[in-house]
Amino acid sequence: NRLAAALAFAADRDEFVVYYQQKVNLQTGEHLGFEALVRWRHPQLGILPPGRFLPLMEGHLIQSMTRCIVDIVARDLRAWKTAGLHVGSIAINLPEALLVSQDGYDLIAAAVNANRLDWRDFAIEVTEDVFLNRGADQIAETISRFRKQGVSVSLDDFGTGFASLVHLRDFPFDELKIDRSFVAEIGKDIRSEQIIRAIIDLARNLGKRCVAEGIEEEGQRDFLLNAGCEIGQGYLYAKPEPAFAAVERLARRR
Ligand code: G
Ligand code: G
Ligand code: NA
Repeated sequence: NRLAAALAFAADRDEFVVYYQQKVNLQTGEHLGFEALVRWRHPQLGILPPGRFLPLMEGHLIQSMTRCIVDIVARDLRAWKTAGLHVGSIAINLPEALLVSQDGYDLIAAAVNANRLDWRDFAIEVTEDVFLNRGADQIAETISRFRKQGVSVSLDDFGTGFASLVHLRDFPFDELKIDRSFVAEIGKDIRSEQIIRAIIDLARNLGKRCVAEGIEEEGQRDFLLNAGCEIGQGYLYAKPEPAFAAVERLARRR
């Protein structure tokens, strides 16, 4: 497959780009931070979303892609802080291969040091599938190291994968992200709505923040606020966008 073959060179050719999607306080609309989302600028096909290329990637390619992403985010953060912009923390989606070893921690540590950043400029998101990894204990340990540095850890796509309640009990994290497939059913499917309410209550009772993703409509936001979810992201607020557009958005709000 030609796409897969070209992907092997994408990191070396600096073809990965980072889009930023805003996270907001649902009550006030206040900016809280960004999630970094990878895109591949293919020389012929243009900007490709992760759904087109992540499934084609082996572990080592995902690792080199993540290195590129962290480098780009760290440089953007440095430039934004130098310009006096308050961007909040930027969430990196860290694949499990970088969590089973110390590589993910070392990668962020190097980015912090090289660019004179604070650990708290970063947040990390992990999918609940990490619990299936045979090295789950090691992953929990890496995550604890991040949290000791003040880095917030989100459990992503919650409700679609393999997290069990035991994991929620034992795994160290700060934030639960409700998968956008649930949010899309608000106003349409009563069972999805009840599951969302249950997730929000679960997060609150465990002392975790709750974040809803994929909010596209005011009705969805109103439901979430009413159910007690205070943080969200989605097209209603901002699409994932290139760095220049993300900072323009911030500058407009000042
Ligand atoms: O942007 P899009 O909706 O196409 O993203 C689809 C999925 O790709 C996301 O749910 C996310 O899990 C994954 N993804 C996006 N950006 C990154 C990234 O930088 N690293 C990793 N590992 N996964 C990402
Ligand atoms: O699973 P993860 O949080 O990584 O997914 C983020 C992805 O979801 C982004 O890559 C983005 O393209 C997509 N996304 C973000 N907001 C919305 C939204 O409001 N609606 C839809 N359909 N997709 C969204
Ligand atoms: Na994510």
